[in-house]
Amino acid sequence: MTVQTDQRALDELCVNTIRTLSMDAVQRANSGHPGTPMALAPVAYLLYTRVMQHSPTQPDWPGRDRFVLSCGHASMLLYSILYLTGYDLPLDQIERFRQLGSVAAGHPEYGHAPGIETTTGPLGQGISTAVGMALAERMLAARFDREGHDVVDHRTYFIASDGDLEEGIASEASSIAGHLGLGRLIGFYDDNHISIEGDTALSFSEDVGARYEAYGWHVQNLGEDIGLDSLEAAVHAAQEVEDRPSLIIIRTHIAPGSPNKQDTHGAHGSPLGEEEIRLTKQVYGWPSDEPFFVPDEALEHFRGAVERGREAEAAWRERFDAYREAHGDLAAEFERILARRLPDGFGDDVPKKGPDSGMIATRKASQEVIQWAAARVPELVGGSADLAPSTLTLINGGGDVEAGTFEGRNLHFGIREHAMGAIVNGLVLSGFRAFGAGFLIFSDYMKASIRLAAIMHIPSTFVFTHDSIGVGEDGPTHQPIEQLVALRATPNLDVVRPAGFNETALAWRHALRQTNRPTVLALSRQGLPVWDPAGVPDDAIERGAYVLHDTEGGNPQVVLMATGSEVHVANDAVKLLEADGIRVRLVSMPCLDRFAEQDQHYRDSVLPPSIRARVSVEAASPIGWHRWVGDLGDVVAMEGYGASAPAKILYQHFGFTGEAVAARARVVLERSEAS
Ligand SMILES: Cc1ncc(C[n+]2csc(CCOP(=O)(O)OP(=O)(O)O)c2C)c(N)n1
Ligand SMILES: [Mg+2]
Repeated sequence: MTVQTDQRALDELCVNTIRTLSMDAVQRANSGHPGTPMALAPVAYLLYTRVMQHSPTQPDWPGRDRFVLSCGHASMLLYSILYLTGYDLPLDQIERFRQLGSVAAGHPEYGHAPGIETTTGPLGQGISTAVGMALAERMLAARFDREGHDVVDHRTYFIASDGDLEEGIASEASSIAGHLGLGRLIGFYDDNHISIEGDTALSFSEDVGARYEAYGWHVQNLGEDIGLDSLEAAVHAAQEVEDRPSLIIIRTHIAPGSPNKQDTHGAHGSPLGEEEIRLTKQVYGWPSDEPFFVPDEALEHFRGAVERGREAEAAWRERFDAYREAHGDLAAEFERILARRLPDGFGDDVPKKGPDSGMIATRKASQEVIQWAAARVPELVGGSADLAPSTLTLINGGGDVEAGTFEGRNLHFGIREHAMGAIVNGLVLSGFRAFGAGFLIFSDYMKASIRLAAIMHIPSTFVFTHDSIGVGEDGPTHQPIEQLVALRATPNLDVVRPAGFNETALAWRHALRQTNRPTVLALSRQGLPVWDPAGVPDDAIERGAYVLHDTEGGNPQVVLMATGSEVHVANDAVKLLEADGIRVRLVSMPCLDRFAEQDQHYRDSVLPPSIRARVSVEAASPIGWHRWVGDLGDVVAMEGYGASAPAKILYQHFGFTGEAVAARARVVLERSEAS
């Protein structure tokens, strides 16, 4: 045999190792997706052994190339290649694929094992998050690279399936990736003609390549010509194109080599079966029938990635050391940002305003606070989905991020909320403190991305203004009702609805201080009075709720509790009740999620169990409030959709006035006294 055929045989053995591991793991779990990892094995093999700069033993090395498996259902592809190339994802975890406690979960989960760059599974999220990562790379390069010192110059690779490219979010993200000319984004489209219900011809017939060309991508369609050399040549061609993202279309066959399952949708999401695995291994000329068999020579070859990775990392470190010599401050700043450390002293001088400041909408307060935060936290970047004049989220003097100009801080996502959510996550995964802004009603459009941020424990910030019927004349389509409760129901997500300027300032500080939890800020469109900052404790958001006003002596008969703009409505009721000699406590609850996490002692100190006359006021769904008002309490909320009218009229119409709330409080008080 010649050296070349030796290499060919070894390549084939390695590719087949990925395939057999994938089918064995799915079989053992009796659940999972074998066919696609089998088909994509050559791509993963090529990327991880010949193309990508990555270091299995230093998986967080900043200079590494990123890889995102957008079709997360093909997770065994990623687990196989990570194990084989020497990441800390041992074979016994793969043997326990999809079992409780295994890092090899059903879909790749960020944080479970090194080398998993983002959580994928909801189709379209991965490719869109990858766009955020590729954008982050350009933005970091613009900030940190200097003449002769390219410390940021990695690439982002992804694999997307039919489902990924059918999803709307992928279209949004791909459109903006093309617009921004993200040349370091290189993806494979697995054109296998199969999805769950059968042939993709059932529902997918556009020319995907033409579509991506129209987005401004560089497109190569390899058809069936997907030998390693062709794949590698295509990647090199893609790398040459620096001003456009690249898509490499490959016509694969799901479950290749499987005599009875290849090219069938049956190979998508079910084990092949013991017998079919035996037959397939025969077709591969596989040397063993033992499940999870890994040939020594294959493993040894894969593990070459460890040494190559160490060398690549060391070379980068050397470059970084030279950079540090030349630009010490920048190097320290780069390390600070990637470590997610805020600048020293951040938050000590949070802005405050007094009641004489007039009426200020919390979106307007946020606008001012953003300037304060942006001046202190250079990694704070963000943008909105074409609503910046309304969300008031521009960073003054921050500059715009545009194709070829990536040093700016203001992103313009266009009207692409869902992609905005995923791109923000990609930016945050890359070190930025990024936010995306829109109207609270459109949080529905990006809920899936918000949820992934929460699952991944990353501190993305989502700024939602126009947070109630206070939107006014735009009417029910624009008036959020159930959005707050849906977001509050999302685990590991803080939903903060500040009541005025001072809570808004603390809310932004809270969001920026997070390292493992995303934050939603729900802000008012309409102007609100400003409380005396002396009454707003420094930990108002972290505690979630606090006593804003209390009866003298602290022995109230009734407790009113509210969030955001309705704190002021409740306060009007307080005045009316007090005029009648009723002792009232007013509780502001800017973050119910945090309040629920406080210990019983604190919660009882705010909402004393002995006081059962309680009324909550929030112009949104009542769901969730009964816990806080108790059996005898009352929930002033929106029981249906809003209407189109001026905000003030709507507040009157739906019972959000001091008079209406006071009347409900009187009923509750009578009821509690009678009980
Ligand atoms: C947003 C979303 N919708 C639905 C699913 C369920 N699902 C998983 S894979 C898949 C489609 C499979 O087709 P394709 O993407 O072509 O993957 P292949 O079968 O080729 O591996 C679907 C609908 C999902 N994971 N995410
Ligand atoms: Mg498919």
